[in-house]
Amino acid sequence: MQIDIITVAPELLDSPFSHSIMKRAQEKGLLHVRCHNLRNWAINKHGQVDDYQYGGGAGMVMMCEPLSNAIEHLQQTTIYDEIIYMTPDGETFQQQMANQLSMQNNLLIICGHYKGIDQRIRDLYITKEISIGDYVLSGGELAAAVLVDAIGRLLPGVLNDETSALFDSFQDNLLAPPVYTRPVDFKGHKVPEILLSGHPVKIEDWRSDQSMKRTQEKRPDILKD
Ligand code: 6GU
Repeated sequence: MQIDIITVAPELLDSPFSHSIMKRAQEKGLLHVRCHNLRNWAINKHGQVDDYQYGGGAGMVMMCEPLSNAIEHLQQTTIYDEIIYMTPDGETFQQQMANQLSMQNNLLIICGHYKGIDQRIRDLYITKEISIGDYVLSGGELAAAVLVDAIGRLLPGVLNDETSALFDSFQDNLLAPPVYTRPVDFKGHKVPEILLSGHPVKIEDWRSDQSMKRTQEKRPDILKD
């Protein structure tokens, strides 16, 4: 999968994709993330990409020309399945959307800043508007990093144990069960006996039971029936 990201702050996106699973996904050639500095398409040599909003009001708006030129430049070499705008007024990102997006080949992500981007860019180019939750970030970059991480780890071959994403929290509308590692006794708190029993069927039963209990306690809203 190829993911292109248009941003005014590419430095913000250096680290998130340079470690751990995202790094391995790229090294294995399963994921290609390319960040493009919107200032390369600035309207003047001062690097201007934003301007005051018509009608007055505080805050700058990202201008049409730089975004339009950047998008059309990238479209010359790539056909995008979705052109995504990261914005707090978009559809809330959930695991199901991550699953769907992970089945695409090429994504283009636009990170907004300031008051956002000119509405005409949204009308003309954007096919999907995504928010990562009901709070406001100072720019779309961190949200884009969240999106790419959630999608990237789902690509076939990225996770070591291919089955493990299947048992993530939210994949079946259940939270993941508690997990334990050594030591068996930590300050008097013991690992549940069943996990030491070596009885795979009983352990699976215990885990699904714990998933159900945990979901009922912490997130009754996601329990379907
Ligand atoms: Cl996608 N962008 C910004 N700026 N703030 C957000 C967001 C996105 N999602 C939640 N808050």
